[in-house]
Amino acid sequence: MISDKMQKELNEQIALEGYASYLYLSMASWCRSQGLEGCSRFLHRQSEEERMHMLKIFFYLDEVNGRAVAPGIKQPPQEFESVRSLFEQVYAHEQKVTASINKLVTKSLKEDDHSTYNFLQWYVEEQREEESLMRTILDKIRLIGDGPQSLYYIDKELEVINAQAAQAEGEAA
Ligand code: OFO
Repeated sequence: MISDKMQKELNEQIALEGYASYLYLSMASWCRSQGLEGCSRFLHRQSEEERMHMLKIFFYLDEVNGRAVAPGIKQPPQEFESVRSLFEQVYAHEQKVTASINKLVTKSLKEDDHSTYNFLQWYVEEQREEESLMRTILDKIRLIGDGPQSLYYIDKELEVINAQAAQAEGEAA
């Protein structure tokens, strides 16, 4: 059995993960409109991952006899200044998600809710990996530069990162 407070906060996390999924989907579409196919494919994958993060909390709430709420769809931005600012926004969003997960972990400990604490450890690890990945991408963009001549190389890098992520997923499955 889960407390009402914890259920409410897990539902807020559902909304945050759902928004991340929509934000990355919107970003994928913008990248495609700029001819950045590699970036677009990478962001589509991230969008799917965030949807999975959202659903994981749904299933957890079901399991502990709680009630998961499907969040309203908040419109994400449609336009982005540059590929660099886009990935800066991805990184900022991931940091926000990490802060939110950390708060949930603290709350679960305060409530002696070891089941939720245990469940959240998966997210703690996931966020560490995602923040590290986004930092790597931003470092590469800084190294390559994001002028018109550099976009081709940035896109190729994202293609490689995406293929590595696909392979890692395949190996984990
Ligand atoms: Fe990376 O946001 Fe989900 O957990």
